[in-house]
Formats: sequence, C-alpha cells, structure tokens
Amino acid sequence: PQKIYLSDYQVPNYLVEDVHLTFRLAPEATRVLSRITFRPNPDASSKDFFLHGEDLQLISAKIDGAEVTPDLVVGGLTCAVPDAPFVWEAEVEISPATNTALEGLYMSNGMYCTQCEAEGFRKITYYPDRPDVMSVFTVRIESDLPVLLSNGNPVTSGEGFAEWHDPWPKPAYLFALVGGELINHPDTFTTKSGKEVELNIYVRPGDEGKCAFGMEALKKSMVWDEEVYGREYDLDIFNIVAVDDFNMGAMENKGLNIFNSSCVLASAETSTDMNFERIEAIIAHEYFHNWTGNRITCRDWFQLCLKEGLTVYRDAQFTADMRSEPVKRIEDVIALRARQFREDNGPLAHPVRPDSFVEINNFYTATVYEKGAELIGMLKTLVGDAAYYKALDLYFDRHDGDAATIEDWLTVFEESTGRDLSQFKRWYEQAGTPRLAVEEAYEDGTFTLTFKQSTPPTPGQDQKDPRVIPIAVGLLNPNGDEVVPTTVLEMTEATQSFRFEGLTARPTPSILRSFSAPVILERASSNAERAFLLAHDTDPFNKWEAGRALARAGLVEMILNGAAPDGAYLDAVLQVLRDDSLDPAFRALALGLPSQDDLAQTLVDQGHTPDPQAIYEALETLKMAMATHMQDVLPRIYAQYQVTEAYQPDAAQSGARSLANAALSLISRVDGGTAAQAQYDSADNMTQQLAGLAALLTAGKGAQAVATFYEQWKEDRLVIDKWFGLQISLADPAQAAEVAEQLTQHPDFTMKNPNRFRATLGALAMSPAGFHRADGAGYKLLADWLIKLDPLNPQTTARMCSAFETWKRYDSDRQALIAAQLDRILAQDGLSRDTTEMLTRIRG
Ligand code: B3K
Ligand code: ZN
Repeated sequence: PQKIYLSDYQVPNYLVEDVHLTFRLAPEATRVLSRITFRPNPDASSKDFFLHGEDLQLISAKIDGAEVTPDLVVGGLTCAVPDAPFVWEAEVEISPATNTALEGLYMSNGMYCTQCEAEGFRKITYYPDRPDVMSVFTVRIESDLPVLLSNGNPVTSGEGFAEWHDPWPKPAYLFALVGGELINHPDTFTTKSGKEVELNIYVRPGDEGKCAFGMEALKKSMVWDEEVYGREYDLDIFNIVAVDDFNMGAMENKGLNIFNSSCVLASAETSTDMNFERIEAIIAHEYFHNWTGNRITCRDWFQLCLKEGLTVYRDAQFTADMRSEPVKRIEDVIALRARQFREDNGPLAHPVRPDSFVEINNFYTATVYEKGAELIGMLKTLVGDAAYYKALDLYFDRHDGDAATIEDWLTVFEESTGRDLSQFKRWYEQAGTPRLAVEEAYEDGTFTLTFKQSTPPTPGQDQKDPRVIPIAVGLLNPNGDEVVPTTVLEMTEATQSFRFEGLTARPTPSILRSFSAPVILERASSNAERAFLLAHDTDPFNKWEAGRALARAGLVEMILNGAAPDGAYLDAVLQVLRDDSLDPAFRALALGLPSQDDLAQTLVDQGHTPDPQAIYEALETLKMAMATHMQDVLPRIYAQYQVTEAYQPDAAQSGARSLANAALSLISRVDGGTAAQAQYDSADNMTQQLAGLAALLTAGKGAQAVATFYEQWKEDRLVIDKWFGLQISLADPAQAAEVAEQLTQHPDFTMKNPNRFRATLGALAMSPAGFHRADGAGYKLLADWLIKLDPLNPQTTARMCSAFETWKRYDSDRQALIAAQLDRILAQDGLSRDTTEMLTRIRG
C-alpha cells in the first residue's frame, strides 16, 4: 500500500468554483449527476486533471457540454481538459443499500445517509476529494421519502424532491445528505445579533421522546460559543440526524450534523448519567466545529489536529463550564492516560501532526484528538487567558474561509503575543510522552526543584529534542497550608532548576497541578507524602492524583510481593469518603482505582512483565478490603446520597448518584447483593438500574437480573448494547471469552452494526484479564471476528486492531499467541488497506 507524506504536499491543479449535485435515490441504483465548474489553479505547477472516484459506475461525462471519455485509473479518473475554466458534468450510479463500509452514501434501517470525512465523497461522485478544494454546493434530492436533507439552507421542495444551497464554501468531506421517514424534534434559536435559526433533531419513529436533552445541549452550545469565543451560527437552519449504523460518534457536516444514535438520543429511562454528559459534549463538539473545522478547515489531512485538537479543547471547556471543572479535568486525564499514553508508548505512536499515513482513517486517534487538545491547553497556560482569546480572534479573522495549517495556527499566536513558538512546535512533531523526573533540595529557606525531561524513542523517531513544558507548581508547608500558590514554571531545557526563596520550613511540592502538561511525572515520593497531599492539596487534580498514586503503589506491592492491602491507603481514602465538604463526584473519583491496563503499564515501567490475572486479582482483593474497611461508613454514604427529586442528568444529581453507586459497588462485595437487588428492582432511571445490575454481577448474583433486563429492554437497541457489554466486562476473566463467544451467537448480535460489534468484541478487548487469558482464547475470538468484519467494514475493523497494541508488554508465550493471530489476519486474501496498515504497524 502506498504511503502519503506531508512533505509531498502540492496545491491542487484545479480549483472548483461551484458544484451542483442531483441525487435520484434508489437503494441499489442511485444516480448522482454532477455539474462542477473548474478553473486551473494559477499556483499549480501541473495541468494534469485527476478526479478521485471509488466504487462508482460512470454512466456519462461531458466537458462544456460535449461528451468525453475519461481514462478510468486506480482511485479515480483522468481526462484532457481545456486550459481555461470549464464545466464538468458526470452521471454515476452507486448502490447505497449494499454499502456496508458505512462510508460514502449508505443505508441504515431504510434511511439514506452519508459519511464523507475523510475520503468518502469519492464514493459518491468523481471529485477532487481533498480538503483544500473548497466550493459552494447546491444539491437537489429526488425521492418519495418525506424527509430529504442536505447542507446549508433549504431552497425549494415539493412532491418527490428537495433542493438545498450552502453558501459557505466547503471541502467535500463536509458534504452530507439524508433521506428517510424521520420524525422531527424542532426548536429555534436567536443568535446574539438577532438572527433566528431553525433547529431540528431528526430521528426514526419511536425515538422522538429522546431528543429533548440533545436539543437543550445544542442551544447551550450555541450560547456558549457566542459568549466565550464570540462565534455566531451562520445559516438559517441547523439540522441533526440520528443514525443507528455509524462508524464513529458523530460528524460535523455543514448545517447537517449526523450522529451515531448512541451519541444523541437520551432519556432518563434508557441513558446513564455518563451517557448524558457524553451526549452533551459531542453535540457541543460537532457544533463547535462549525467554526473550528468548517469555516476554517484543514489544508490536508496531516493538519487534522488543527480542527480536532482545538475542538476537543473547546468542548472540554464547555463541559467544565456546564458541570464541574475539576471533575471534568480528572475524567479527561484518566481517559488521556488510558488511551493516548497507551498509544504513545507502543507501536502505533505518532506525532500529533503525523508526517505520513497509508489510510487517514487510521489517524483519528487519541493522539490527534486528546493530545492535540492538551497542546492547546498548554499554549493557553503559556500565553495566558487574555492573550489566548486575542490570538483566537486573530485566527478567526485571518483564516476564515481558509484551509489552514499548524504553521498558520502557530503564526497567529506568535504575531499576537510576540513569543517564539518554534520549540513549542516540537509538541506537534515529536511522538511519545515525555518523562519528567524531578529532584528536590532545601537549604536555608530556599527550595529547589530540578527537572529532567526525556522522551523514549518511538517508531521512526529515535532522538527527541527538549520541549517547552509548562509545569504548574504549588508549595505546602508542614501544616498543610499553601505557602506558594500555583505558579507556572516554564521548562525549556533538558535539565532545569527552579528556586523558591524565603521559606521557613521544607515544603511539600504539588507538581503538575491540573495536569498542566501531558507528561509522565517521575518523582520519588513516600506514601506518607502522598497521604499528606491527598489530605491537604488545594489543587483538586493533584489531590486526586495523590490518592491514585497511593493506590497504585499499594497495588504494585500486592502484585509483586503478595503484600496485603495498604492500611494507610484504606485510611486515607476513608477520610476522603467521609469528608462531606468535598464534591460527591470528586469523592466517587477518589474511590476509583487505577485500571488493569494502567497497572500493567506501571509494572512495565518498573521493569516487570505484567501478569494480567495477578493484576485483576490484586484489584479484587483491594476492593474487598475497601468494602470491609469502610463497612460502617459505606451504607451511611449510600443512604445519604440517594437522590429523591425527579431525575435530572445535571452535575449535582449525577455526582450524588456516582458516589452512591461507587458505595453500592463496594457494599455488594460484602452484603451478598441485597442492596444491589433492591436498587435494581426499584430503579426508575438507567443510571440506577445499570449500577444495580453491575453490582449484582459483581456479587455473582446477576443471572436473574440479566434475564429480566433483556426482557424489559429488548426493543431498545442502545440499551441492549449495554446489556451485551456489561456481561462481558464483568464476567470472571476465566469465562469472559466464552461469554463473549456465546453473545456473538445471540439473535440480537450483528456485526453490521458497529455499536453492537464494539459492545461485544470491544468489551472483551477492553477487559485485560479476560482478553489476555493465558490460553489465547481471547485473542483468537477477536481475530476471528476481525477477519469476518474486515470485508464488510474496514474502518471499524482497523480501529479495533488497537486492542493488540500493548502486546510487547507481555510474556513470550502471550506474545507468540498474539503474533500468530496478527499473522493469521494479515494473511487473509483481500485484507483492507485500513486493517493491513494497522496490523503492520502493530506487528512492527
Ligand atoms: N470529524 C469527525 C470524525 C470523522 C472520522 C472519519 N473516520 C467527528 C469529529 O471529530 O467531530
Ligand atoms: Zn471533531
């Protein structure tokens, strides 16, 4: 497969003036007529005319009205064209009903929909399918279906047709079309300059009761972007459509966002608090793309983080404003470490701005998204809030309508702040998570912190240069009072010292507050000091972090040396649990333990080979010890934080529920499942019902509830996804592969629906002890299904290959078992480019 390099970028040979598309929808024979005005690009060095096209049947083509016969080549066509502006017309036939890849125009439960990012538009018609070719689109859809949607504003519609016009030039990846028998949940929004916008959420009949929350989230997002970034919406209408079969979460098509139904449909009965928070964030994310992604798009796909990093950063700010800033930060860092640090540490490591790829869909990664967002956060910390927003204003001003680059982005900051960002740029170019070692010295009232940074080699990058790292530090005196409030140290050297003077006693430092940089802090620390910070740190993130470090240290002792659970940890966490002055959501997070995957990596970092089963057992033992140690307090907490008011998915209620349910999960280890059964039986919302079910499964008493849950929810596909997933993720690791295997035989299992596939095989892949069972049953089952899915849906298959990315951590027997499965998949005839690239990189 061919590799594409950033350094090979060339401007397009032809630019597009405008595009007219007509769709005659039919499941297996949709006709797409295109009329496109091209003009030669004066900046191009070549006159070759090439249009992308895949899986298209060309019916006819014309240039300036005269029939032509283009040369059909791999991936598209070429044709002789005039050396002046000309009109290209083509008619192609495509088959949405048989498009199982869910890319281009496809069908989901009788509804037509599209997914074009990154390179799906070429499956709809011949076109220069690259983001730096931007144009105004006019679209006519012919079909008897009642709802026919495309981008922009509606022009006219009538019996069997509808026309749309999008006045904002856009790349083809933002094109969208929907046709179906859909129900509309309407609303309106008035922008700050007084423009009335029509809002709609379109869903399949039966789902209309699950739209209200998404609509509120949309309106909140619109207000927030006006208030915080000064960005107004720019069309007369904003449509959201829910689709059941979708490869990712959602898509920001101009004026017509398309959502995986799991990321927009919400009701108290069927969605958990976590679902609500996630839906609110994704609606915001896609809406925010209207400016960061659509009005300013990417020059090429290497610049993906330009829109994704910034938009993730913006949606995190939004969630922090709507809910709790510290809680959101802790949740994000947990996810960053679980997905991005893991990626950065293995064979799939790549820079936030990659410099080559085979299949761009393989680069919609935690590194591009979440680490990309961390870079924005660091930039903001370095320049300060006011300078950040000033730079953003300049960015929007200068680049509106552009297909921009990371260089453009950094230049805006350099010009508006006068800072040299050449060293900061390394964050975009160098892969790998920096290790930040720290040493401390105290003498005569002066405290010195000496930091040393280094980044291990990653594929294709052996040497790394020092990066600029903002390190937020505060100092506490021995009483636990803060003597130096949060100060941002700006580290630029490989080794660098910072001094704090005029202290009266040796302080305890709180380093990397709010997780001010995506690095691994390596600091020799005693458990006494961790307990001290857990009790006294004023920075909520580091307070949580201290508890986590304490838990991790104790678990490592248990795993390696068979130690008993650490009493100091149990006491410290009990203090936090009891402290009613702390946010319940924070306390729930503090009760959480490092994941199996986190512990596996910790062991590797300390030079050991992790045993997945031993890690699992240590966690189980510690949870049991927590349940026993806190036996007197847990029922009190459980009772105290029951929500008695009508269900609301807001931060206050969901925080209370998360604490009560964290307590329930521990209680269920010692009460035989009584409390869990009571909660399961009386629950009137999914958060409580699912927590009850999970606690019953943990207590080994879940069989009956698993059956009743299915009976109750068998008509609701999103709830049934949870049912599939929970049984696997909470199975005894010795049985997880068999449970997953049996569930793939269930009549409701289908690999054509990515949500169901992920709920089943993804749940297995994310349960380390079960997945890494010593006999290799987990590996084999996943490989079997990836082999079956790849011919139908390469994108989802390739994505799930990352389950294997940590394989080099494990013992040689497991490595041999995994290698055999990787090779077996790679040996399949006709394996997709997507999966081939992923497995080749993982195999190394
Ligand atoms: N931009 C889309 C992701 C497209 C993924 C293509 N494989 C969703 C988002 O980030 O908002
Ligand atoms: Zn995005």
